[in-house]
Amino acid sequence: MASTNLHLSDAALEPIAAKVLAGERLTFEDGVALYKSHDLLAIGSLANHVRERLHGNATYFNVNRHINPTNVCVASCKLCAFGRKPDADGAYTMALEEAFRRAGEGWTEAVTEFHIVGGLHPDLPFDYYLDLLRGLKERFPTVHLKAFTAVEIGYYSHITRLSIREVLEKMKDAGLGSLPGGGAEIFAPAVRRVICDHKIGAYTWLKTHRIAHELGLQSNATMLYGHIESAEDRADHLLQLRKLQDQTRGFQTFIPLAFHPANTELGKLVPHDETTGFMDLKNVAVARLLLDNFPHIKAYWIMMTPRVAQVALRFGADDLDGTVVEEKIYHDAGASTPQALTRRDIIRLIRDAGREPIERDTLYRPVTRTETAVSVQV
Ligand code: V47
Repeated sequence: MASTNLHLSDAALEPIAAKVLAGERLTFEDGVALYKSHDLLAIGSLANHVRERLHGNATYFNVNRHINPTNVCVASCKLCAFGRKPDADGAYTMALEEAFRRAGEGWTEAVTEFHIVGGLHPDLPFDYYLDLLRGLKERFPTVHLKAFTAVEIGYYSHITRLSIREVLEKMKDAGLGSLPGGGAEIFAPAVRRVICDHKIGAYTWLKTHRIAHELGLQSNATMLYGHIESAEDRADHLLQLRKLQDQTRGFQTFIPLAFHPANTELGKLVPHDETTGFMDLKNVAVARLLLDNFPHIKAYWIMMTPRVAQVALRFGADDLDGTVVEEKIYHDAGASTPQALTRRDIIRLIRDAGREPIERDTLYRPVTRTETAVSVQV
């Protein structure tokens, strides 16, 4: 994109555009100005410029399956529609054999990743989670286990009195491959107190990811937007992630997550509408511009619908996540998106946006498939 082709209708974006085109780092104030601007096409163009500088037309996706072993949770986060108290209607906990069976069922395409997250169960011992990892590795040795948010790791440290490092070491020995990005929400303490006051704070979330990176585990990061947070809170959240990434380089992907209010306490406390397409695209684009040291920005189609996620591929995103198969966290909160897309559906969305689909494994290595085999190029 030549700088002369960029039409700005918001003059506040001029110095920011100049920095982006010169490859300079943006500040907190720049982030706030971007969030407050309505010049979505200019912001999207700038983000697309950065996205194409990093990845050209390449657009990544994977073939994955979500596994949520339990929804029983000692926390009562107001943002969440997934967690249940042990005796509540709809509470479930999978026996290990059930989790292994679910992992293998219902899909003809060979998955390369299990994405495993669940509630903070009051009674399950730490060994349950280690046995889950070991059992999945034994049965599906080629599948990468992206499992347990920093919140869950912090909880296991609490119930075992082991340090976060010791918990992560034991999990890595049992087969853990990387950490998903959940539980970050918004780092600002005043917002956290309202939306998820039972969760670890920003300090422990960031510390857990730092230790994971030190142990050689890659991880992702998320931000939940569209509730009571301000533009300043969002810019602060992204810059705290950028600072850690400067030090460790262990983050792979950032995923902006739109708040879904249905069936949540937060939705009742402060009446909320769902986020709009405009807001979703802006959050993808601003993340691409502020997180200059994150390799990938994911447009999570489950959260923003396949239609908006597809458009996001021209607003800074280079990844669509995966086939997913069975999603609970967003669907319990009223998401109307499908529970799964096929490889074919995802490839079509990407091609239709004029991008080149690349099936990846969790660590972004290209995956090649033949009629009978799946292999990863290392
Ligand atoms: O941490 C919970 C969010 C997250 C609601 O790492 C909600 O590749 C909206 O982190 N409305 C879990 N959001 C999902 C997640 C994720 C998703 C896809 C890919 C990856 C990855 C990670 O979902 C939670 C929380 O921020 N969440 N409840 C709700 N009502």
